[in-house]
Amino acid sequence: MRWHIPRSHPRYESLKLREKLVEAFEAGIVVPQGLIAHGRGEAFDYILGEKSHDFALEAERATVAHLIISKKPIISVNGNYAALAAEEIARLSIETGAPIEVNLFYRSEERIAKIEKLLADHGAPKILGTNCEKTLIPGLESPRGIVCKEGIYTADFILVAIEDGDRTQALKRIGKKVAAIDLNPFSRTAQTADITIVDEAQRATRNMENIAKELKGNHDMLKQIILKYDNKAILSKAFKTIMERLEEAAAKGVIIEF
Ligand code: PTJ
Repeated sequence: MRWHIPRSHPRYESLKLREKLVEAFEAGIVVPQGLIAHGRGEAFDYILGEKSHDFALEAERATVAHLIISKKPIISVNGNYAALAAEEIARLSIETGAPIEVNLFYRSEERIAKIEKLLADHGAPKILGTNCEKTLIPGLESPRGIVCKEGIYTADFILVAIEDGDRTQALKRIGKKVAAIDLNPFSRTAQTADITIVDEAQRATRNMENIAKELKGNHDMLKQIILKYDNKAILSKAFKTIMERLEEAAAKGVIIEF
């Protein structure tokens, strides 16, 4: 860490995440646009109270169930997700057996290699990126459409995080099931995913690792979780929580006790 952030700072966790992103930006892992994207996420997290709500945990449980039960699941990782949660992603991959593919919007082979190395240094067992046969997702013009044949292209379930707008739709058009971590429930990604995790990416991934540890032996329970899951209801709960928090703030004016 370049800057010492005192633990006593009221916004310690948030500042630590910012520091991680800045360091990853300087290392060529995060693009400048990623820093802007993080600010949007932070704003939603602030409104949501910077914690994992029940609707997020329910979506995280459904995602873990799919990662364990699907025939060919994959965890798609971009610059921001790697910078914030490389350690947690590696552990989630180990716990669920789902491999990782590095897939970038601002794509360069150099960045892919750096992200692969970061994930490998944290113990991720299988990472696709520079080392695979490439193909294209039909109908997706951004470089994010370039994917690995043995990875995202043939996967049946894909976890994405901190995504730009059109890829989830493109993946769904070719028959994939998609879970998306996105703090903004209004986003195109959040609205089109099969499972929307309205939670901060590092927190969400840590939660999923714990859920996987707890549930991975219990396939009947995992199947039940998938059967009962209703993403519209989850999104409604996320919007309702935002509304209730804003209503409380509007009624009281001052909500932080000093
Ligand atoms: O690394 P690359 O080249 O693939 O580029 C990645 C970025 C992030 C630049 C690219 O995917 C992008 O531009 O994303 P957007 O369109 O800004 O969308 C990012 C979404 O993630 C927004 O809805 C944010 O609210 C949300 N978000 C940002 N930070 C977090 C987050 N959601 C969860 N956890 C976060 N930490």
